Amino acid sequence: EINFFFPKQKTLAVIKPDAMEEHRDTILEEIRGRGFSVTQLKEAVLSREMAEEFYKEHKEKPFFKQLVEFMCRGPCMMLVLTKENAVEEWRAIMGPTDPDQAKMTSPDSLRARFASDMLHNSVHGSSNELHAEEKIRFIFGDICSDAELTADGGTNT
Ligand code: RTP
Ligand code: MG
Repeated sequence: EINFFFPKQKTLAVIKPDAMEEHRDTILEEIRGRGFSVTQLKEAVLSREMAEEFYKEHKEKPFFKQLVEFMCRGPCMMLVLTKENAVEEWRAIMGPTDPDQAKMTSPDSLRARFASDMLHNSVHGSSNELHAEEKIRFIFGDICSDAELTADGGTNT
């Protein structure tokens, strides 16, 4: 068996409002079953301003207004996932943005199973490590730095 080495990495995952009522628990089980540590967790209704800031990279896109409205229509669950290669792995578990494509190329993915369309697609995941760091700081602040976390996610203090 070949073992590839990946350093521990963090990503930000969000369960979007469309998936919170029916699929939240299934998604949380899947996250744990795939070996991610949930090192921070928060449920909240995003304000319009927060949703705009969160997706600021898309502010010129035609779907931006709809996206912001959708993201603050109800509670989201925001999670910091820690694992080797977490960014890429979580994106793979989510599947492609468009659920029709997801059903074709990755039928086991969360979006293939739970998304209803390109906008209402159930989950978010950071697209790279820099974005992950920025969005984690935006959502959770810098109160809990790496140095304060032990390997099992507990605090030293
Ligand atoms: P996300 O950022 O939420 O993880 O999704 P993503 O990388 O797969 O897709 P991205 O291109 O970053 O788009 C962000 C979110 O905007 C909504 N969207 N709607 N109607 C449309 O054509 C459209 N395109 C994108 C989706 O909610 C998408 O996840
Ligand atoms: Mg994205």
